[in-house]
Amino acid sequence: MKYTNRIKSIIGIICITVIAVVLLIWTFGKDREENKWFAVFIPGVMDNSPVYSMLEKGITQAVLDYNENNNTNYKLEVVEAGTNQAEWGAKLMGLAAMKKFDVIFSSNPSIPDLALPITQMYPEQKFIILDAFYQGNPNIATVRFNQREQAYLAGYAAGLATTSKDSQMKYSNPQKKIALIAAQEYPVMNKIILPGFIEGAKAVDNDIEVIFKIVGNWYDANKGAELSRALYNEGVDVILPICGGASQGVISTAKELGFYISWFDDNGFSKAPGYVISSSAMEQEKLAYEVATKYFEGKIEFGSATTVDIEDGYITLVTDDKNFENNFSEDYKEKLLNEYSKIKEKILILDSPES
Ligand code: RBF
Repeated sequence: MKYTNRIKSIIGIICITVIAVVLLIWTFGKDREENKWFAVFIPGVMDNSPVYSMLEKGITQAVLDYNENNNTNYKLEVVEAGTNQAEWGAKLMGLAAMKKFDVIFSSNPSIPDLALPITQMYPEQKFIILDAFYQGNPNIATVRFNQREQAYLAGYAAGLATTSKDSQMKYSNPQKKIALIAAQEYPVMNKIILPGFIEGAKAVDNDIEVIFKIVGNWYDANKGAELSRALYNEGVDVILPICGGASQGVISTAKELGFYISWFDDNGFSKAPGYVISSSAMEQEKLAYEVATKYFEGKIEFGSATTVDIEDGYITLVTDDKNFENNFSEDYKEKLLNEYSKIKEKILILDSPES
């Protein structure tokens, strides 16, 4: 009798242990499933870099909406890596080494090269990188914008303004000179954005001269102002700034001296009404939202590189802004919108080259 009781209690203990272990595994599994962590790695700072603030906004909203609709508890950590580019690789590696993040989201064409060695060391770590183009690594998915189209429109607007009579556009001078001020040189800048800008300007008038200047970083507004003042003195009347915080210096100088700005990445009309002649924007927030949601739904194809463009609606020429509608001549707006339509309808084909 005693013996049977003992066996019974042993069986009881075994049963309870098994149930506890099963419960533990189930809870742990459920926790992993519902409490996934994601990271947004900002290679720079978000302030004055719309491409980064749009990335952060889009992913944040995607996480919020997915949680609400699916009863999940996904969490997001946003890491600003700062302006010292030499530190980015180590900071990205540090994030992967935590083995905490299901996916690291980021944006800019230099990130795939930093992510590649990390995927060797941490083969579980996945990356989704926007504004970048890299295919063939099973841990990396990229989506870039057709920036030839985007830059072409910025150049076309600049071309129209610099060749305009000053009775039509008051800051336009008789010289046909425009400029692009870039923060730094990089392959997409040298092979796609600058050539696209030149191509757009020359489509207006082949005699337009395009000057290219470099700030040397993405934050120095004084240097941006100094470069644009010198360009103005050389006869430049339209500038495209692609230089993050340094663009602030270009804007303030435009208002002080009187020249035009062709704006890139988001809607910049309100930054200097009457001076900003165009905004060729990338729909980075929408793209970030969609890509993150697709990942949550298990629909991202890793190893792939996609390009989105004007026809798809991921690059837009901003036209529904009163500072565009009210400050410029019908002739100027009509010519610009006409060129935009030609690209949208693929009458004018501007495929993006490999970078
Ligand atoms: N764009 C920004 O707006 N802010 C930045 O801080 C910034 N840093 C960049 C750093 C590197 C190494 C590279 C290659 C690009 C960077 N960009 C930055 C440019 C961005 O990818 C894009 O080309 C421009 O925003 C024009 O669309």
